[in-house]
Amino acid sequence: MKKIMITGALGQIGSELTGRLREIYGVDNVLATDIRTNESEAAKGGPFEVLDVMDSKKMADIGKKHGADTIVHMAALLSATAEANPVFAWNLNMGGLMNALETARELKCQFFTPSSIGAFGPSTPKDATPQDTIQRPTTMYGVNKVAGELLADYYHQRFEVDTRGLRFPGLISYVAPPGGGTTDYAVEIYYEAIKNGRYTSYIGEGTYMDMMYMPDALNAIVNLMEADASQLKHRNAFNVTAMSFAPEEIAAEIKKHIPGFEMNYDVDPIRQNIADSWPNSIDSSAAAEEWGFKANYSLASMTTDMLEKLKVKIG
Ligand code: AKB
Repeated sequence: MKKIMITGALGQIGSELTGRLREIYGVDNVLATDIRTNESEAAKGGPFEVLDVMDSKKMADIGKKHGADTIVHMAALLSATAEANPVFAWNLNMGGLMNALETARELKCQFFTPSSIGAFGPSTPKDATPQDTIQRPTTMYGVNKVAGELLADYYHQRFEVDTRGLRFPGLISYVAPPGGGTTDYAVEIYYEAIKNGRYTSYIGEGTYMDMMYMPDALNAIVNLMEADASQLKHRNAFNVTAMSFAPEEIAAEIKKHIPGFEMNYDVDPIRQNIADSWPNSIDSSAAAEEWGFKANYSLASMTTDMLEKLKVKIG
């Protein structure tokens, strides 16, 4: 049985991943950590420690105490926040990752951390973006993600740490809200549709980005971590996606359920610039070939589920 330590466990992915890993591996085998604490299931439903990922000693001490053999490093600033605070973003995203990789090396842990479609830039092919291609991002977040992919490769080659990772698209979920991302509009729109019947999008019409529903993202993490290492050629940066849409397409899908739903636009130049520098849609065939990646939710089935679940939560 794995003994897992998660950083950033109260974030958008961590909040749900913690529960999923506890279901699979047992509550006591999954230690959640985060810089803050709250009343959520991730914090209260099993072992939890307050941890600032910049504190390398505490990270290693907690990992040892828990007997960790797996580290899932989720703590990071997302793209828009990183763009507003580039120095802090570099320090936290790279410093936290370095500390987590060092802990994994010292404790001989398997290691997972997410990369992102943000690891691509304007000179990357925009459609069906290949697994191996040009990566010259123009955002601090993108610079962090490319450096992180390389660092995780390095720890595998140099120290034989079993590092693995996914390039996530925008992730959509009704459980914990994202914070500071460029793709967050695709989550906010569902909340606003239910609360007010309208949404003002900060991303402009015709802007395509990859997206995925959280259950598919959680399956992808678990399946990659469980995959036979001998089948993996890429390890740290698998393109994964479920769908690609523009704001007007998600709005049209919501209208099928809420006919009076109204969409307006008030484009935020900073986040629009970030979105414009990212691919329209990426190719996830390497993930499918090497470890059987498959997404189950489409825009239509995700929208039905999101609206159903959110009506119960906030409706
Ligand atoms: C963001 O928008 O910053 C993230 C991402 C795509 O990595 N959701």
